[in-house]
Amino acid sequence: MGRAFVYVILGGGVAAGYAALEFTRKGVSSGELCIISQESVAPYERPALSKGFLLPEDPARLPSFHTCVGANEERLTPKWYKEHGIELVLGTRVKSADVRRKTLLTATGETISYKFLIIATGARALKLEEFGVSGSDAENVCYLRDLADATRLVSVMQSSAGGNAIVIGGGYIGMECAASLVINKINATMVFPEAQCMARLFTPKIAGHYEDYYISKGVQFVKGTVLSSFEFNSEGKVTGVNLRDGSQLAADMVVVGIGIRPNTSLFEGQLTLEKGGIKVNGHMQSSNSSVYAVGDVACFPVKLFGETRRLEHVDSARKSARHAVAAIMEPSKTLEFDYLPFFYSRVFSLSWQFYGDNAGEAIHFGDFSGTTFGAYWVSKGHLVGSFLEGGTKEQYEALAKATRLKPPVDDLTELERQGLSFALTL
Ligand code: FAD
Ligand code: NAD
Ligand code: ISD
Repeated sequence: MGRAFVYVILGGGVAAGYAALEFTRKGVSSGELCIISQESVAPYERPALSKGFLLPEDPARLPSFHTCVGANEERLTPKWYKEHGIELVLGTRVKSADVRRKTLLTATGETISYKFLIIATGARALKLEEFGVSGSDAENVCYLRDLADATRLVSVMQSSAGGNAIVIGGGYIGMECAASLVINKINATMVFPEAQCMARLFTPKIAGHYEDYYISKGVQFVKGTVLSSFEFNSEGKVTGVNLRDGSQLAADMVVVGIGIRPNTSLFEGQLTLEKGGIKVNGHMQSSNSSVYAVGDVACFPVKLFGETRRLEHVDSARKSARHAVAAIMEPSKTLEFDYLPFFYSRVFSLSWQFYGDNAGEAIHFGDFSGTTFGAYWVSKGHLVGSFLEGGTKEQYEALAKATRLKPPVDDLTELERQGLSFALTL
């Protein structure tokens, strides 16, 4: 049993949705493109799962957040794919790939062949078991990667109303879920090994601001330690957590966000890997010229920094996907991907954006006891990164522009004094 397509997108997440829209803009014909996804729904904006989807009042539900609404573009419902002659093969896991023969084998036994393949398999959430803690399959322990996880998390929150949640991990999932738990009137305690939240990005000063804000909302922090084991009741539900520092915390539910691993396993030994992802060039093309990789799974050259990066953020998924399609459909017109890294988050009434690289020395500016503050990062005498909480559209645009320009900075004290106006007046 088999089918053949000119273009196949493997994975049906954010990058797949944005790639599909770009294919239609570049003139793909009916029947040429197929998307294969393990998920049972058409591509959607994953960021909604830790924000609008978890709200107690008027929560976001599909079809409202199908791609590509997150970038204010068309919303691609299943009807849209049908109307554009794009085959959606949903609820279907690809279990092996043969890049030499240009075929994919699905778990249902179908062989799907392609002329061009875009790998958009994203990543999976790391499990506590990978850190030596067992029992995370208990019914009140939640991870958050896809719609099924989010649906389960909502149900566990509903049955834990007024109770205690332990949030394991101080990264994006930990921060966004702790905020949602409190909004759902569940007491949240965050446990993480570092001395501060968001240690991969925030300076201690920035982290301190968010931690104080969270504490004002009732969130508690237990830092510098990790989970060592769970306590269970006779029904197998978690009732508490034991920490490596010897303390014990009662729990009605647990949310785990301890990082991800890119889904590369189908291609190990067939394509070149780097930094945990599939290595691609400036056209998002892998070591096999018919195979492209985009989104979380791709390790691509970031021209601005002169090195390769694997980014785990929605903006890079959207833009790398569009770029791969342009490179496939219009190779002679498509330049090398020239991407400015962009990350953001929204929690409670807070909202921040980050551009570039958090390398070198951080220079803070603004009012850290108020609503608008930020930081620049200066490396080798140039501005390389910028962060702003509570900015306006114009201010964020100015930061993005300034960071891309990488202007020289000779006087850090003067940069600190100028603060936002440095970017606004460049
Ligand atoms: P994904 O969107 O993860 O899609 C991968 C797809 O591939 C999935 O559908 C998966 O089921 C499928 N797949 C994998 N393996 C197979 C297989 N073998 N066969 C078939 N299908 C397969 N980033 C931000 O910048 N801002 C945010 O606010 C933000 N919020 C987030 C909130 C949550 C809860 C999560 C989990 C992530 C968030 N991110 C955010 C990160 C962002 O969503 C990801 O960077 C983005 O989804 C990556 O897109 P992708 O298409 O590469 O992977
Ligand atoms: P993360 O990498 O942001 O954070 C992982 C956290 O796990 C670390 O901060 C650390 O505190 C913790 N940790 C590591 N080892 C641990 C251990 N043994 N025990 C306890 N804690 C441990 O990853 P995440 O928060 O799981 O997010 C998953 C993915 O989703 C990431 O790719 C992230 O970029 C993405 N995401 C992004 C956003 C956003 O951009 N706004 C929002 C949600 C999710
Ligand atoms: O980028 C995003 C984001 O942060 C969301 O919550 O897309 C979604 C929504 O804007 C789409 O509903």
